[in-house]
Amino acid sequence: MSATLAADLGGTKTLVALVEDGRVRERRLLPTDRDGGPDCWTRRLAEAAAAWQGVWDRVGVAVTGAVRGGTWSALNPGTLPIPEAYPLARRLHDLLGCEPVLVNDAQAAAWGEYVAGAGRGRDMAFLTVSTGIGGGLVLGGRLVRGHRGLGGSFGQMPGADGVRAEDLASGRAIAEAAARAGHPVEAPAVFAAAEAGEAWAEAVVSRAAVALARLCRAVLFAADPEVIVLGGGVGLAAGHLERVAAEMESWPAWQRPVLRRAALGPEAGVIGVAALAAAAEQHRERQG
Ligand code: ADP
Ligand code: BMX
Repeated sequence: MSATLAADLGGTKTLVALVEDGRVRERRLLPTDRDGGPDCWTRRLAEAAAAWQGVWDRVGVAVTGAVRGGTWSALNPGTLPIPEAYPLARRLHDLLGCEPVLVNDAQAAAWGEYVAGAGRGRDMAFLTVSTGIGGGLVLGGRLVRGHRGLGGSFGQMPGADGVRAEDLASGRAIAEAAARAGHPVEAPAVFAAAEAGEAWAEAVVSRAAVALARLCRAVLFAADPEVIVLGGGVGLAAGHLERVAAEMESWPAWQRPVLRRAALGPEAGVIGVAALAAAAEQHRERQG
């Protein structure tokens, strides 16, 4: 049985894992130091994987941001301040000694939920409500990467008043709204305050849920998937999916998307990128 070194580098955390036969066998979770820069983020990823040297046969790395032609750029530097066209493939090759498969983090998680999670075998859209909001689309059994790797980047779509959807409903947006309300706390504390009945927090979380419901509606009209799978730290927060679903209750039933929680939780990205890396290797072998 062969193993894949799989990583999911996000705006808040970096998960590094050994994936075998579609399952996480070992994992290391580390914070993404926002001020560190890409050389630091990639070095820490390689350091976390050092103990598994010689165990894995291939590498797959899922990253927040846009990946194309081996380079890495930010769509929203607020999520992670990635410089334009950072040479990610070359950097990871230097650190790990092999050519990694690279993909956007939400596209990877979408594939993970398609092959082994809540969207198994179905036409599906994935929304990760995280530091930012990312997305992925699997139609007809194929991951929609797009002409320039932007397929499924639903968080970049304009929401109310033309404001980018992720700037209305992401973890960062929730924290910023809380700060404006006089409570400079991160999203988990906002959800806890809402749960404790604090009106300011319920207002912040409810506004984010309304914006997310509207984003789901845009996804429905854009791609009409069988199911929308919701993941990410905010997407999986207790009660959030239910708030979004309640917002949809007033819509005509046939225009209401089916919402499902991501079955793989925070491991969707590493499981997805490991599956993509194994498939790419099989394709290369078939090509001879
Ligand atoms: P990443 O963005 O690095 O992929 P996550 O998917 O965990 O990581 O998303 C991080 C965002 O989710 C942060 O804004 C964080 O405050 C928020 N978050 C994490 N856990 C929770 C939770 N249990 N409830 C609400 N928000 C959460
Ligand atoms: C942003 C964008 C997407 C990403 C999404 C979730 C950047 C750096 N990232 O919209 O590519 O999928 O955030 O990212 O522009 P996460 O780090 O919150 O998981």
